[in-house]
Parts: sequence; C-alpha cells; structure tokens
Amino acid sequence: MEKSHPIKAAVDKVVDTVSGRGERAEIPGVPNSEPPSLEQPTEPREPLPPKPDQRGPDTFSPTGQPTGVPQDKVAQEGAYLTTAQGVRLRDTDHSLKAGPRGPVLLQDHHLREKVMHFDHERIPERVVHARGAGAHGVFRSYGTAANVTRAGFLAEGAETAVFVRFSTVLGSRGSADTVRDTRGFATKFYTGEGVFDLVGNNIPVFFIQDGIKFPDIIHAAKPHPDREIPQAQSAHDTFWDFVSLHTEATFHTMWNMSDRGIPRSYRMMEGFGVHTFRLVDAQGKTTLVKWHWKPKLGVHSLTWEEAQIIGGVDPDFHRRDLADAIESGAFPEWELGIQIFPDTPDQMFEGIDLLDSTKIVPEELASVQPVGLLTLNANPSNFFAETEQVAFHTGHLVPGIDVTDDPLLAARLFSYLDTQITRLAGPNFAQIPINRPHAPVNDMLRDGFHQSAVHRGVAPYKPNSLDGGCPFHAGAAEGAYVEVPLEVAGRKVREAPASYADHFSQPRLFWRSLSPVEREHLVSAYTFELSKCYEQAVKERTLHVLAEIDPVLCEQVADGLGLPAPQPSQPPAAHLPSSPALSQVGREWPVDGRIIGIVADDSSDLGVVGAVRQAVLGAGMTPLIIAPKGGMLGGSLAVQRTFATARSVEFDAILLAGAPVPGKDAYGARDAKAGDAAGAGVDPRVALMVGEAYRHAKVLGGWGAAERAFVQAGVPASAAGVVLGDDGEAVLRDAVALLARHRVWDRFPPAAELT
Ligand code: HDE
Repeated sequence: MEKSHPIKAAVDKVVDTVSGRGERAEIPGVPNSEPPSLEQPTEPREPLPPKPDQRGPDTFSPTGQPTGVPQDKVAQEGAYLTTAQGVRLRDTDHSLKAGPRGPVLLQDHHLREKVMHFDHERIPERVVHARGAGAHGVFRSYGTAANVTRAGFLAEGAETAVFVRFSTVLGSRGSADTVRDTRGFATKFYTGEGVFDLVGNNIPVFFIQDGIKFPDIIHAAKPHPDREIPQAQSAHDTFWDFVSLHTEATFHTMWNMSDRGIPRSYRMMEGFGVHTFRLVDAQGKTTLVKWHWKPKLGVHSLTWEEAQIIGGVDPDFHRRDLADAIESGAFPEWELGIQIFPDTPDQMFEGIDLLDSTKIVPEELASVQPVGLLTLNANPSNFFAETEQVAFHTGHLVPGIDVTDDPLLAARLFSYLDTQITRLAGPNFAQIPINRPHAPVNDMLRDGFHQSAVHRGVAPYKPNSLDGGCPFHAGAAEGAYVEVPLEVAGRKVREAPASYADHFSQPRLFWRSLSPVEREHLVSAYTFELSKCYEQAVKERTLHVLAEIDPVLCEQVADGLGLPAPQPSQPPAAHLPSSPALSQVGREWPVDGRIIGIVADDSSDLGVVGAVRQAVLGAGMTPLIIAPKGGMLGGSLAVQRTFATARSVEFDAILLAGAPVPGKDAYGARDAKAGDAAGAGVDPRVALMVGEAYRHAKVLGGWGAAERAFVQAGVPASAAGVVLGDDGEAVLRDAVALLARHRVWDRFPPAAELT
C-alpha cells in the first residue's frame, strides 16, 4: 500500500477510526478485511482473507472426511486473473475484435466463458422461505436429554458445529425483512453420527393439519397470480379468503397477527420444531417431544409502523442485525429445550392431540426442559455458497431421533428432498460444501449432475463379493439408524381424526394469555389486513371466525372495518385457561447488541459524548454517533450517521447530547425528512427521529439542552421512558435499565375494553 500519498493517508486515518479496524469491530459493517486504497491498486496481491467475524463451511470432503485444507485454499487463489481453467489472462476489459472499431470475433473464448457463466449465476429461489440469512455456530449439549435419547450430539458435554438459516416465508429473495409473516428457523447439526436438521419456525403451530393442503395455503398467501401483488404479505383477499374458509388455520393466523409476526430481530425469536418427534434411548425406550428454541435475549417485536418504515429505509434490517451483532461480538444464543410426553398408544397429552400441528401444549402443562445451548459465532463468508445453497430436510435424522405419524410431517419428509432437485439442479446437493456431513459417507449412490466424489470400487450394489461385500450393514451397536418398530394398522381412508375438528379453543387460550398492549396490536393487525381486502364477503366471513375466538376481539375489529360484529355459533366457555408463557412482555432481558443512537453537534460536550459512547460499548451494545454532517465531530469523534441518513427505526434507544440547531442541509429540497425547517429552533430531522421513537415506545434520554428538542418533537419531558438529567452517563444507566424491558409500554395505556 502506498501510505506516503497524503490524500490517501488522510482517508485511511478516518476509515480506521470509523471502522474500529485493528481493535474490535466496534461499529460493524465495513465491507472487507482491509480498507481500500484511494487510487486504483497497481500491485498484484493474493485475495484478502475474510473479515474476522466470517468463516466458510468447515472443509470436509464430499464423503465427509475432514480435509485439513485451510478455508482460504478452497476460495479463489493467486494474484492474477485466470480463466476457469486456470489460464492467466492479460485483459478482461475488451472483447477480441477485428480492429478497435471492428466486429467481435467468435473465437473470443474468454468473452464466451465469462458471459456464459454470468448468464447462469441465478438458481431458482426456494418455493417458500426464499428470503433468509444464515450464520455458523456451535451447539453445546448439557446432557440433560441423554436419558430420553441416544443421539450422540445430545450426550453430556458434546459440542457440535451448526449452521442456522432464518427466513421469511412468503416473499421473494429480494423482499423486505420486516414484513408481517412467519419466520423460518432451520438448524443443521453436523453431528458425528451424520447430519440432523431441525427445520422449524418462530411460531409453534401451522396453518394446516395435513401436508396435502400446503400448496393451497401457499398459493393463497403468495401474490395474486394475475398481477403478482402484493409482495411478501398476507394483507390481501386470497389469503383471507382461504383462512376464513379453512378454519384450522385460525391459530397460526392469529400468531401472525400478533407481535410474533414482526420480530425485532432474528436474535429475539423463539423457535419451534412444531411437530411432535419421537426420541429413542439406548434401550429402545421411546418418548414423544416437542422442540423449542428459547432466545437468551427474550422474544421481542417491532411496532407495526416501525416495520413498515424499515421496509423502505432498510429492507435488510434483520439480515444486517444478525451479521452486525455477530461481527461486534454480541453472539446470539438460544437454549434448546424439549417438552416431554409419554409415548402412549393414543399419542395424546392432557387431551391435546400430539399429531395435530395446529395445537400447542401449553408450557404450564409440560415445561420446556433445557438440553443445550446454541451460540452463533461466525458470519458466512459467501452468501450464495452457504446461505443460498444450504439444503435442509426433515428426513435428515440421526439415531435416537425418529418421526411421528403427523400427516403434515409426512409430506415434508417427501418435499425437502424433492425440491432440491430443481433448486440445486440434481441429486448430489449433499456434496455442496455447506451440506457435507462431518461423518464418513459410504453410500451406494453414484453419478448424477455435479458429482464431486471420485468413488472407487466396482460394486456399488448389495449383495456383492467383488468389493468384499462392502459397504457392510451396521447394527444398532455400530450406530445404525433403526426406525422404531411400531405397530401400524388402519383402514385406507382420506379422513382426519375427530380431534382435529377443534379449531378455536387454543386461539381463545392465546387471546386470554396476551397482555392488553399485545391484544391491542392483535386487533390493529387484523383490522389493517382485512381493510386491505376488497371483498366484503371475505371480511364478514373472517369476523365470523373472530366471533368464535372472543367477542371483544371481534367487536374491535368489526368496529375498525365499519361492519357489525356477528355472534359466535355457541356461547364462549366460562373459565378458559391462560398460558402466561405465550406473552412477550413483563420481564427483563439482556441488552447485548442493541443499537444506541447518540445525537450530538458542535455545541455538545464531546467529552461527555465520548464517555457515554464508551459506556455503551462497555455494556455490549453498539453506539452510533449521529451528527449534522459526516467525518469527525470536533475533530475527535467519528460520525456514523448524519441527520440526513439517520432514521429512528435503526435505534433501540436515542440519546440527545443537547438540542442541535438546524443543519445546513435541513431543507425539504435537500432532505425530504426535513420538511419546512424555517423558524425551527431544533433540527427538524432530529425532531422527527425523536417523535417517531416516542410513538414506538422507545427509550429516550438526554442531557444539556435536550429538553428543548423533546418539546419541539412534542414529547412531554415527564412522559414514561424519557430520561433527562445533567450527567450523560447516569442518563445512559437509567436508559439501559428501561431498555431491558424492550419498550416503554406504559407510555400509552391500553384501551379499557382490552384490559
Ligand atoms: Fe417447509 N418447505 N414445508 N415448513 N420449510 C421448505 O424446502 C414444505 C413446513 C420450513 O432455510 C422448502 O428447501 C411442505 C412446516 C423452513 O432453507 C419446501 C410443507 C414448517 C424452510 C418446503 C411444509 C416448515 C422450509 C422450500 C407441508 C415449520 C426453510 C425450499 C407439509 C415446522 C429452510 C426447501 C431453509 C422450506 C415444503 C411445512 C419450515 C418446498 C410441503 C410445518 C424453516 O421443500
């Protein structure tokens, strides 16, 4: 690098301070592991290593052997541009032509190769869950499940490499992260006994009881086939048409309309295996279980307005949040837990059918027993190779874990292999690096597109003698996967059991378990979504469904739609239980990886701002300094956001180091957020930011002249969750204590009918 160039040296200095390179990634998000030079580089060099927070898949052979090859040796190598065949190239900027202005020659093999490959860079996106983000991590088992399963990765002290992919369901690959939708939570455990995939969601129930209905619910929820709108959301006629007719979808729909449909972060979601699985211990004894992921940071959500603004301001919000948190060292963690039920012949528990994936078992009836800890500690080094090509499958099971007869699970056991044939273009997707097992593979599958194992021997069949009878069958003692030998009997019918007919008792339980503010959000989500429907019949039919759940819910939504509230078909049961575990509010949680915006300008006491910034870092959070313009504030404090680039939705809490006067660009024509700044005493973008954060029940703090800014934003200084004081660090301490509850819900008392 040419450090001597004066302009470049100045730029490097700024970049270094802004990014925190060389220290830890205080402010995550810089694109590469080294800053670029100002001038176009002239000296060849090897490709850069990934950033410290990133890594690729562990290097295993297509047949599951650790290769010991360093990860940078499976990426591109060498300092010079080559063809795909390794031939060095002199020029990639000009096609081969007959003279500078002449026609391009067909013999240009480099042009042909470059454009051919580019033409085929895209693969089909996932039919569902197309939009996602992934991370590497480790799962450490507590050993507490060892009495119910022989699975090696759940033995005491076992450590297993994992890859997790979170996703939305409905949207295309490029859709916004913060839409109202279910989220996928899929985990690949690379265990010593083969790959185990836990392919779950952030909602514990599903829309349908039988997998044969999956194409129906997805066709209804995806954009309308004629105009292909709306993208990535359920607020449209076909979705509500289907779920109002197919009332087994009522409970899942209700979860979607609750705050669970708009998570604050992937790091702050629960995960659920949804179906009941069957565990098998070393003696062959079986137990039924439901899988749960419990986030250490608690379960938190966005507000609806925030989710909508973010959809425009930062459509990558969840993806960025996950990557930034890992890069800044705030590794997200979840405890894996199981609800345990006896494996009785009827496969029921407390009257709940364990084979019905539209039902939960309330945690108060069967507590979630922690069995291990998942830590996500590295970002992928290549999105396509890892996050896009990872292929999960509910049939990737290891000894000790078996499936049940849940008819929803049955269709999945077929589907997840099938879909990869189209998506990953052939049957050898298990050999793609991110999918390779970390256990020896000795199958008799051969050939096919993209075969990358070089098999030996002449007898990929059994029985054989030419290969010495190999590979041999294993017995249970050698770690074979042995299905539980259950008796199966029955008439061949297309029917559901009688227990599947109850579609409303658990939605009632859910309604009764939510706090008033959560009920309020539920009412407004239903009202919003149904208001987006054109067809009156669809709205009225849905109100009939809501009447079966709760009269207040139904009346409130009906009122918003301007329609009469129908009566339920039968009077609601008098003493319905509630399940406090279903509510998200009321507790305190760690604040790791939260984003604190600190607004300052030249009039602020920069010593205090610097100290508060350090204290935010010390608390495991990320401080972003927001100032009138970029560069260095007061010559010493790097600015991460300007008034023009900042928006409230990026921050979990906002602190004001004074009341900044309108910046030079605070005019509507230069920054639309500014509106008419004439006569404003405080920068209007700051006032907008504070006003939004107030509406979204976020913690606000300030010192110095901050109160003036709050007044201009219409924020009463005495409002709940507004911390004012003279001492910046004390203000931060109080603000963090409030942030532990996620939001200041008591700022807005809920409507009396909902309490
Ligand atoms: Fe999926 N699902 N699904 N699903 N699903 C897919 O597989 C399917 C269901 C879930 O990050 C597809 O590789 C059927 C329930 C997640 O790569 C596809 C049925 C649950 C992901 C498929 C279901 C899920 C998928 C699309 C009804 C929660 C993303 C691409 C029988 C427990 C995994 C792919 C990732 C992906 C089919 C129902 C979760 C088409 C037929 C229930 C998290 O195979």
